[in-house]
Amino acid sequence: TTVIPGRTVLCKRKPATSTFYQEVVKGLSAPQKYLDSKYFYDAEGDRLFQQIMQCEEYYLTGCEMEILTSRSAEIAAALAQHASTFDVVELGAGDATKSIHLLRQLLSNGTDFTYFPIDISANVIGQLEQQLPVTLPNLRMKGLNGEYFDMLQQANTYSHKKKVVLFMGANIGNFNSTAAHDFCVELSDYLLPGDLLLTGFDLKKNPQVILRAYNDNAGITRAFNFNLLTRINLELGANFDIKKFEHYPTYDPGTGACKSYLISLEKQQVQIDDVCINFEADEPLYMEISQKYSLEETDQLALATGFQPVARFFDNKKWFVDTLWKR
Ligand code: AVJ
Repeated sequence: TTVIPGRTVLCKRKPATSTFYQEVVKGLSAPQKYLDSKYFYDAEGDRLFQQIMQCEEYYLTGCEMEILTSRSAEIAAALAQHASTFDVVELGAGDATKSIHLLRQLLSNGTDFTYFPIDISANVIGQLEQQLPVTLPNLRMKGLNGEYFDMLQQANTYSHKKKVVLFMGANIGNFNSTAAHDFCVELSDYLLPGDLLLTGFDLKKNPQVILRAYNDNAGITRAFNFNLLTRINLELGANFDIKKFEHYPTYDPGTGACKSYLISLEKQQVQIDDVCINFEADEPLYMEISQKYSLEETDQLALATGFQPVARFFDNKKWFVDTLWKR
């Protein structure tokens, strides 16, 4: 065990065996270099993302929070209208600070359900299992730690009721259009006719507003991107020099693709284990997409992947939408 000030890291002898290592090397060996944004979320990444959600520029969290605090009664009514009994499964539950409002509403309506929060972070699920029963003593819950579809499968073995799946926080934005389509198709394979899906989409809006949300003044989003390089250094023994990269956030109002890159400031080599990666000066490393949607595009996505759009819930500015789809 190597202890680096502020961070404890287990340096594995054979990083070559981990999926993390394989995916990183694959992305950095591609003609257009990329890293998968799902790897942003180590302990430090979780902390930085919490800070992003507090940023004045990052409007998404506030908008969806407004939807959940002010429209939970309507959402619960819509769920009841479309499903008589159900269990609730949440993909990427995190700390459940938004969904808790809906859960509370369902409990106060006397809805009989079990809540299955799914998260890739064991840490997050552990905390949730400690905290939620304190806040909502009447809640029946079972936390599931793992990949979305594996855990959805598990939830299906615990529960034979109709499912209401929550996929909030605009997490779907981290897929490009093709990947979002494939994800919804696969999700629908794990569901049964009549199951419901509540998804959070960040909507297309003034491009400056969007770009600012991914380029905050305090530089937290920049740090969030750089943290993945640091994580690769710490966990995979790489030697990225983050001073030799620059954060480059972009938004294309035509396609709704908000992408962030790290740009290599000079010709350089980076060593990861026994692999050597060459960067040209000004070469981009693609870090993340946060796709923005129009309402029509959310409907098209539903219809193309075996769902029927049944309701929409907005914040007052209509910057964000939680869509309810029926399988
Ligand atoms: C957690 C995927 C919704 O894309 O807006 C925030 C992640 N990245 N700032 C997003 C993120 C940079 C966030 N999601």
